[in-house]
Amino acid sequence: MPVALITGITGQDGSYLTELLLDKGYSVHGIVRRSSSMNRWRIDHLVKDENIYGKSLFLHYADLSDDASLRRIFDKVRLDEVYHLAGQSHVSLSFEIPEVTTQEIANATLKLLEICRDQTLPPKIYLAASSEIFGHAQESIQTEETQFNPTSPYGVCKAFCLQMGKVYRTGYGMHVSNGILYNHESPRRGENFVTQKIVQGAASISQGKTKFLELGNLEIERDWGYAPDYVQGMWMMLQQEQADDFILATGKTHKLLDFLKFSFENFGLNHEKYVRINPKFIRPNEPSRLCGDSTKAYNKLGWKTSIGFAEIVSEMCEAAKSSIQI
Ligand code: NDP
Ligand code: GDR
Repeated sequence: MPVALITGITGQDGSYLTELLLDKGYSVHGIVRRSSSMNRWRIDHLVKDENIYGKSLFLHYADLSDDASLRRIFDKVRLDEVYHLAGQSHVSLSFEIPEVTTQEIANATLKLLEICRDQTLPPKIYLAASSEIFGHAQESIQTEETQFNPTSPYGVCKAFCLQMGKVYRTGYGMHVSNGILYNHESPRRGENFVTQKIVQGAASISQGKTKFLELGNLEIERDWGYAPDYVQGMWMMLQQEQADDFILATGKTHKLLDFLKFSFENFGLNHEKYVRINPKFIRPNEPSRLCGDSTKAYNKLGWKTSIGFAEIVSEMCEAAKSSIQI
């Protein structure tokens, strides 16, 4: 039974990855941190399953800022694979809290790499890089060779991690792979990311609970994919003999305005009546058109996407409708 550690197990990607690894027969260890209210809803169904929790799924209290708590897990458990997903993941917030962002993304990743390096048999490592490393991209469709040009503290930190991952791979021969992932969404997306904010906003307006939704720049474009496909790609990367860096993306972009129209229509609403622009949601520095070329992942990993933009929006809207009914 392979043994994996997931940092960020309570997040969108961590929860899908846990399900995937459990299905594949892994023993999965996850890091959870203390908070004043429980926020483990994405993995609750697994934790409540007595055939899973304590048998093939184990949670450990730890924090990226607490070295001893992280090292203790490595002392207790012989890990084959580490998926490092935890950290401050909100680009806009990284302008408000750049120091925390740097500690949680850059410093914590370095710390984890060092802990892994100290192991007699270092585990294979997945690092969660991001399309934000390209920022004001030099090429309209980015590949693994495109130069970094991040436009946010978040993007700068992710570029640091990717490069540091390469240093540990080439310098120490460690199996460290960087996934350069473009936006990926699902019904488990956090509510302060724009897709979920729109879907939840439309659901709330359709119920008469709120009157309008405030957003920032509707002209931006993103390469939006489906989160369960992307965690499959993370696993595929760690099954390769050679560690490497891979872009996971759909290769197609859509305007935020299209996402908005389509979601509101799904609730029988005309978005023009309900959406207001609030400058507070406009970012100081937006990346240019981020669109990824995942040919390398397709050729080397056999990775491809399973559903497209319209299906992702529909699935998120349907999930919001059923949660309202409950
Ligand atoms: P989420 O924001 O949904 O989840 C983040 C996770 O990190 C949560 O489990 C959170 O725990 C945990 N975390 C944050 N800070 C700490 C800390 N100090 N100590 C321990 N745990 C912490 O992110 P996603 O699942 O969407 O993304 C996973 C990773 O992939 C992130 O690193 C993100 O930056 C990156 N990424 C995501 C993309 C996307 O489109 N989703 C695209 C490209 C990269 P808690 O629940 O307690 O807050
Ligand atoms: P992003 O996702 O910054 O790309 O980071 P987000 O959904 O937050 O923003 C996407 C785009 O929508 C515009 N936007 C708004 N965004 C938010 N959050 N709220 C609004 O009201 C709003 N109005 C317009 C933004 O300006 C932006 O252009 C996500 C995260 O998952 C990162 O962790 C990951 O690295 C990248 O995707 C790839």
